[in-house]
Amino acid sequence: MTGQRRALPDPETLAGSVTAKDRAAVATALNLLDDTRPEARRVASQMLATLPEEKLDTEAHLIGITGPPGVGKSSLTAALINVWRRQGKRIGILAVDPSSPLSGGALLGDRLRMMAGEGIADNSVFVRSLANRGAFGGLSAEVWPMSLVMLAAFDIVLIETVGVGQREVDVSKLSDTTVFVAQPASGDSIQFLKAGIMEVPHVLVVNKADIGAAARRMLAELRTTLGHRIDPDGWEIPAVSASATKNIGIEELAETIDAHRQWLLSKGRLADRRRRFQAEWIIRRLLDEFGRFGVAQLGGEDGLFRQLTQRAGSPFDQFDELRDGFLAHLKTSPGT
Ligand SMILES: Nc1nc2c(ncn2[C@@H]2O[C@H](COP(=O)(O)OP(=O)(O)OP(=O)(O)O)[C@@H](O)[C@H]2O)c(=O)[nH]1
Ligand SMILES: [Mg+2]
Repeated sequence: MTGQRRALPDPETLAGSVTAKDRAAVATALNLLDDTRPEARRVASQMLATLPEEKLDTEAHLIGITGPPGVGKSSLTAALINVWRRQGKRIGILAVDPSSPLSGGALLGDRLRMMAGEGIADNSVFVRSLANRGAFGGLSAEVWPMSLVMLAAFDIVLIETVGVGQREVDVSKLSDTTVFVAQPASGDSIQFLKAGIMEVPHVLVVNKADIGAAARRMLAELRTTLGHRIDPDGWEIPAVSASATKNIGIEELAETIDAHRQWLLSKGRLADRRRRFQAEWIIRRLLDEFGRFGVAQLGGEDGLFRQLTQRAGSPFDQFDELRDGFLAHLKTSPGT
């Protein structure tokens, strides 16, 4: 990448410009997080540490939208963007999984370009595509720090990932609110829910309501399956229906998504969720780098989790501190 040769930005200036909602600065910061040179990592770490954490935790909403290929995730996102724009919100999109040619789905970027053609999209929407690099059960490791940057600059940050059943893992842990989009006339999501295979989302939406009976049946069945199911935080999971292409039920969907955020805030759970995800992210990276042995030396997964969820801080800083500690430990005890 030619960006690798560019001079590195000043971390504090960059963090300031990101927080001031400067789009070019957001793009620079995201490129910086993609830069694997050690000196770039150091700058990135300082930049992240300078972002106003308090603001990220109280003002911005990180939403994950997931579901099987071709179910209408990108179409729903485009429809939701219209609602949010009317509310004066600024939106950042991370499209993690490029559409599969098989699903008939279009890249979200394409869909937004279509909207631009219709005069809909403008610069209140920022889109960043990410290649699916395979680590982290489909989500690239940079998604978490990238989300932090985008949360500093936008009111809503939305991540679209393809997910089916057990392979759809990380977006539901990473996001404040996970929206699962179900396909009418497909029993899969219901089976996954019943069997407890699927990570329970915060909001279920049956898309393509315009096709009629099959969508209504699906919604009724989902509601029966869910009953008054509550998630581990105590939130009762709603199921709604929508049609992205006919623009039906989109405002209600936006309200339902926002209701979950309000609920997390009112229970003081939002910052908790983020701390938890950050801790898991760091532990995953330590496991990748040092394996179970290394993580055991550092106090084990549970111990690390407890330790990490008690502190705030830049994810890279926390990771580097633990890694340096581990390397120092290896040096002083060569027998292990
Ligand atoms: N009838 C109907 N078709 C829809 C609706 N929403 C999306 N579609 C169609 O379904 C197809 C897939 O839509 P996308 O929004 O690209 O789906 P996706 O889930 O993002 O697809 P991938 O990213 O490939 O997984 C397109 O042909 C859409 O036009 C809807 O509400 N009703
Ligand atoms: Mg898509």
